[in-house]
Amino acid sequence: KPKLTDPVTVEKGDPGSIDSSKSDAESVASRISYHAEFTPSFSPEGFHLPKAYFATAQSIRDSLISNWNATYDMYERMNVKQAYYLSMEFLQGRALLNAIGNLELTGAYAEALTKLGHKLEDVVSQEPDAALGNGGLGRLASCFLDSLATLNYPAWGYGLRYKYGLFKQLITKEGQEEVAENWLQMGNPWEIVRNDISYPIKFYGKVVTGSDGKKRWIGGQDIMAVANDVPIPGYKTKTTINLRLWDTKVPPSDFDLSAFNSGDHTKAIETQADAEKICYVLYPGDDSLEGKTLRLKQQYTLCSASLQDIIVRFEKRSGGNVMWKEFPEKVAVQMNDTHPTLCIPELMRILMDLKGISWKEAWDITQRTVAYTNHTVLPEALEKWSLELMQKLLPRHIEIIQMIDEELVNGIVAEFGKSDPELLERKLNAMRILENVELPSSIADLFIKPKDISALDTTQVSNISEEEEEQDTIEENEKELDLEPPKLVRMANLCVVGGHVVNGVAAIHSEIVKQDVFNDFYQLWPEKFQNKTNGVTPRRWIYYCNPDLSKIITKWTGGDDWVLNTEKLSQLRKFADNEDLQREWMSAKRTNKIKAVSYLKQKTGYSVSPDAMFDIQVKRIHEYKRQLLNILGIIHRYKKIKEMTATDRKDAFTPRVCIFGGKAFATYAQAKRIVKLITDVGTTINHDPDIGDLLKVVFVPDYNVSVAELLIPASELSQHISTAGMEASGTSNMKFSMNGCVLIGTLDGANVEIREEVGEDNFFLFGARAHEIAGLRNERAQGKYVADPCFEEVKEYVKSGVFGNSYDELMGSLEGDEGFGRGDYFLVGKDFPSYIQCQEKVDEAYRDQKRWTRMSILNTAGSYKFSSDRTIHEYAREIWNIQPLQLHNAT
Ligand code: T68
Repeated sequence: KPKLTDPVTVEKGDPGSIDSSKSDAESVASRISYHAEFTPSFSPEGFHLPKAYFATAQSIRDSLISNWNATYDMYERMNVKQAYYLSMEFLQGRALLNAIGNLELTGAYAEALTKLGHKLEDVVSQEPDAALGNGGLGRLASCFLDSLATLNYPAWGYGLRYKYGLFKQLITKEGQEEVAENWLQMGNPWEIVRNDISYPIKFYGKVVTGSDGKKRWIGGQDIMAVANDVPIPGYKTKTTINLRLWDTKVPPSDFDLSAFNSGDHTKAIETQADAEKICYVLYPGDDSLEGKTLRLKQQYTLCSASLQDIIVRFEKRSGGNVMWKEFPEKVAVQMNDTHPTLCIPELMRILMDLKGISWKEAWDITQRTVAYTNHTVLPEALEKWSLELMQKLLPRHIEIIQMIDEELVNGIVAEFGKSDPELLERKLNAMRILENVELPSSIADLFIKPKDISALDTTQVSNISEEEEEQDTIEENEKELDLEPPKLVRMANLCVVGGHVVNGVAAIHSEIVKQDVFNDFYQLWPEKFQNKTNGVTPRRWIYYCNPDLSKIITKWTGGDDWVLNTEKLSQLRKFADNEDLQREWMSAKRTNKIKAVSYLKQKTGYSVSPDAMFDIQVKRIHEYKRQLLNILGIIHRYKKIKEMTATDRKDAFTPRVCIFGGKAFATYAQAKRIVKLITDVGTTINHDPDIGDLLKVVFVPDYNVSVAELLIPASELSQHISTAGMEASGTSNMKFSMNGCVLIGTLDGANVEIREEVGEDNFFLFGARAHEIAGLRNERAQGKYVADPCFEEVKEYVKSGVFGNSYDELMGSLEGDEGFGRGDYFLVGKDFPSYIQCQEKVDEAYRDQKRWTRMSILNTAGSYKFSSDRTIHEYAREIWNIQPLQLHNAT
């Protein structure tokens, strides 16, 4: 690799050459040279790769800016309805190749860079991933932006500009280690700082009522949110939309010069640091009160700055004639999970306190404007904030939330009446926004607790059982010790109440949302609930990351229009058995596998054979995603191989390279134990001379978007094996299927729909079904579970210390409830036998390469539904009510 001091030089840039309308290689080279000289991020000498990356990015940025400006002007002129996607996460990955490709300049750029002494692929790999997200939810937001721009929808993304993205993962002998990801270290050529677009954000302080009866929020801490714009180019269109990321600063007047001059330097910069730290890291640890406060400040900053910005735009576009009730006809706000829930009370606050609108009208506007996407059914992931903390940090918002809760309570009482207090109490408990907060006394009096009865009616005391008495004593003691249950704000309930649509992200998940998670709300407002099955952008996830396969698809479907119309992929079905296509298909896969082989060698030191099946599980490490089931299956395979003779082994097992990747949240101990077990198993198996190429286990460190772009095209089998009912959708399953990879999975999330589209014969299905899970857990708890002998053997094997001695806690979690026992909550043991059997079927299918290639082709052919273009059309039509608007005369 060239070093920073490599003596590659370029001719001097010509300021006259930056006209971005010319797209021949000569003009492109000239623009790159110009940027190398005139917008320096580096010293003048040399044209090393990092500098080449910067100059190239800056040259393409010029085109993006002029398209961005033209798109914005058009929205201003036409005053169309715009959708705003608010998300705490955007997992953008790299931008350069995508931007060059979308502007159809790949050939010109490749040639220009060759002239300048570099290869395009080396230049693009200089770019650090923008990892402002942690998993599926953040990547979905980025795929949506790509589709919105490509389909010419007037829409923007709003997020935060974290200085440090998701941590960089190191894999050491101890397992996972986290270090800061300083992605902005070398500067970011894609962002445009808008120093003229900033808004005040307030925290703490108090609420006062003016003589006019109006509420005012005063005092407290004031900071500024400053806009940083990232242009998002559509594919083969001039439309370039915006991802506006907020950065936090102190207001210019807040620097305490006198403190600084009198020598108290720390005090002088304290307020500055306090404001800036809000955007330091994605997911600051929130075990401490400080951590929780910071996270809430992040959420509020995103909501407040974005809404102020949206409102300023609305007012400007209304000219002198602002009609607030028309706001929802110009603005749609989508809340990506509950993290931007504060949009609801913030919009109410701005409308009522600053614009003088009545509660009733403000509530109507708010409800018609916002909508909420749910991404998880795990109860622990449904956000609840401490009422006390919110009261301190956002006193006015809590007043508004209390009002919304009160109106909700009145609505529930009106709906269900007071005649059945038990039913009413159940409804209120399930639906209220505030948890453990007293009801208004007129309603609270309806619910008389057993212990209250004793005070009222002594004749009934004898009916109270010993258990109940004990419970009462515990409750009384808790009261004495001031251990009252914490008062909480349930953000998901606020979203359901405050938004006009609630959507799940796959068919099965949306059913669970209706029938289980928000069932009481569903019964009350069935029309609010929708499904929007996720999708991924075919540009990044086939066209750019898998050029060899793309060429084949273009050839066999008769053109490259499948990149925009993925329905065309289904035309591959009729050629699934065609020998020529099969040969080309296998050859492309092999090329991709060979690329992955050298990457794996470089990152892990392990050499793996491209002849073996590439079996991959890459995703966040979580118990419900069951990487543990995968690795225990591998251990079972290893044991069986060892028990056989050398010849029997070869006949019984298909050679496999088992690849894992993914980050465990820094404080999630059990997930980190799983990472450690995988790497320890790899160390043992990969060095076992009996095994050779029959089995390899590799953990790829620091999994991110760019690593996914390399591994997914190389994979043949991929694992989506969550406990049924727990994975809302999954999106990597879609990417794998598009790239001709066969899936092994449970009937969970989008697997259900993928299997429908690609055909049952082309999907390896195993495991318990979602509706069986609760019953199975119950049976287990009652000791009715019959352990599978193979599973017990594998557990004992791990416990015996073959892979190290630190696995009692991990293995214990798969057992009853004594010691480390957690009753195998994720049902790894229950699904183990069917998983092993299914893997045997995979081995058999792979031995017949013609059959396997057919399955692979049918996966790509059946994946057309999972383009985010389809998903975005559905959001646009069924939630946002926005229309495409296209610029002509493309640059
Ligand atoms: C994922 N959720 C779902 N959450 O797990 C996945 N959560 O099934 C789905 O495909 C994807 O969303 C897109 O819909 C997440 O990624 C988070 O990252 C998250 C972050 C903070 C708090 C809770």
